[in-house]
Order: sequence, then C-alpha cells, then structure tokens
Amino acid sequence: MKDLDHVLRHDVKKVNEIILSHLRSKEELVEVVSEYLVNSGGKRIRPKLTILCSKLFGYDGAEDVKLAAAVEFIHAATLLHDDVVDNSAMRRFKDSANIIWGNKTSILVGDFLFAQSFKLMVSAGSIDALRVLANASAIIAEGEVVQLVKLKEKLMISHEEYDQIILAKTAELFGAACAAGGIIAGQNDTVVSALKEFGAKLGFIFQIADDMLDYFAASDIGKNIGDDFAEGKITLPIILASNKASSEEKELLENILFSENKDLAGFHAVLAVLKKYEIDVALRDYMQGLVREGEALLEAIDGDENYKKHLSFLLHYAAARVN
Ligand code: GRG
Repeated sequence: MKDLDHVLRHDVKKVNEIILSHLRSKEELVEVVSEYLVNSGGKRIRPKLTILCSKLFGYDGAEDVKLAAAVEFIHAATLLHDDVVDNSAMRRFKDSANIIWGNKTSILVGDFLFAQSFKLMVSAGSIDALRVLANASAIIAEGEVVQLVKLKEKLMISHEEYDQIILAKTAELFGAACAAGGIIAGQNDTVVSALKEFGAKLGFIFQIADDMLDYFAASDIGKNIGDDFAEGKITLPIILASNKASSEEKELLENILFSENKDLAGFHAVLAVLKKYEIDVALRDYMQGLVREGEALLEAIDGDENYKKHLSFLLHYAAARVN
C-alpha cells in the first residue's frame, strides 16, 4: 500500500481536507462522533479507487476528490449504521461509536454523514456520478434488509444468495466508486460499466476476505473475531463447509449457528469443521480466481498502464489480507 499511498498522497490529503470541512456542525456531538469515526484510521480504499479511476484517463480537474470524499462518507455512514444493526463492539481497533455514544447517536450521526455525501456529490456537478452513487446507496440499504430477513429465517443460504448479499453490501459501493472516477473523467457508458464491474470484483474479494477473517484471523484485525458467528450470519466459509460436510456435520453446523446461546465452544466446534475441510485453502484459491477475473477486466480497459498497475495491486492486496 506504501507505493499507492505515495502516488496518491496529494489527492488523499485533499480528500481528507474535504472530509474534515464537511464534519463541521453546530452540534458538538455530531462533530465528536463523526471525527471519532472518520479519523480512526480507515484505509480510504474506496476514495482511492475513485481517484485512480479518474487518473486512469488523465483527469486533472478538481471534482474527483469531491466524489472520492462523498464515497468515503457513504462508507462511514454505513459503518455507523452497521455496528448498530450487528451490535458490534469494536471497529478499527477501537470501541465502536455505538458502544461509546449509544445506538441512537450512531444512527443519527450516520444520517448526517450520509447527507453530507449528497451535498458533496451535488457540488461535483455530475448527474451521472450522482446517479451511480445514489443507486449504490439504495442497493446497500436494501441488501442489508435482505440479510436481516435471511438471518431471521435461520436457514442455510446458497452460494448464489451469498453473492447477492455481498454484491449489495460491499461490491456495489466499490463498483460505484470506480464508476464515479470514470464518469468525472468523461468516459462513455461502456467504459464506466467496465470500471464498475472491475470495482465490484474487487469488492467481492474484499468481503470474502472479511468473512474469512471472521473465522481464520491469525492476528488482531481491529474488530471482534467471531462477530458473524455470534450473529448466526451465514457466510462463504460456512456455505463451502456445509457443501462438503457429512449430514451429521451439516446438522451440527446449523444447530450451533442457529442456536440462541452461542459460546466459545460452539465457535471452536464450527472452526474445527472448517479446518477439517480446509475451507481456508478453498477460499484462498477462490479469491485467486477472482483476482484473475479482475485482472482480465482491467486489461480490457484502455487507460494509463501505470494506474492500471495500482488498480491491479489493490486486487492482490484485497486477497492477501487473509495471508
Ligand atoms: C447509510 C446507505 C446506508 C446504508 C446503511 C447497515 C447498512 C445500511 C450497510 C452496511 C454495509 C456494510 C458495513 C458492509 C461492510 C463493508 C466492509 C467490508 C467494511 C469494511 O471496509 P474497510 O475494511 O473499512 O474498507 P476501513 O476501516 O478501512 O474504512
């Protein structure tokens, strides 16, 4: 990430300045909570994507950083809301905002950040960029409701259903972040669609890595390992294991995951099944396949080779998070 951070240092600095100037509020609590989240060491991957995808076509105007900041604001709003929905206690190695200030504050400050993102999109002056990011926001929120419904049903889900969920919760915003960069650089619909597809592929890898780390993280990842398990969320590690498991093991997985009283012993019992079927190996292979697909998408785009290299690096970086 060092190389990329160096190349984008001036742009990321501008993004951060725009973000900070849009955190100002007459209510101190809004500023305190917003700053707590926004300055807590996020990787800024989505805004970097917007900037890379505008520079890919030689854009040197001032609007891409506004869209990049808008994308980060959408992301920040979803994090605040998500930690409430999931009852999470830790985010980016710190207590999550809901733990410190409570659910109501987190939701409302999330709304504030979400609204700021729209002000920024409007100020960037591109209806097409506004359309793609507004569309992504609706899909993210809708996807979270789908996930909630599935959670309540307490049923195993298929790989296809999992793909639909992560497309909405993560891949859509990654795709929209890339598309927005191409749009502001004046690219046509075909190129913008290709960028969106590339971003979505990267988002897929990113979320699968996240879901894998929830079971297999070897070191501290800045949030609680086992959160998905505690919630009974069915993610790709569980789906792949369930597809390989004997009927007894499948029953065991479902009994534990759908039980109201999950404990550490349950987590280790599930992990033992995942390890028995080498689900970590299967997931790594699967992600490498997605990396190759992402690279093929990138190759088909006619843009600056240097920036393509940085985008390709992000595919590998996303997959390598689990190593
Ligand atoms: C406000 C539009 C809106 C919707 C709310 C709750 C909800 C609906 C959406 C949640 C979606 C969500 C949080 C998905 C998880 C995405 C994900 C992989 C987050 C982690 O991203 P990183 O690692 O985070 O890029 P950093 O900390 O680096 O910024």
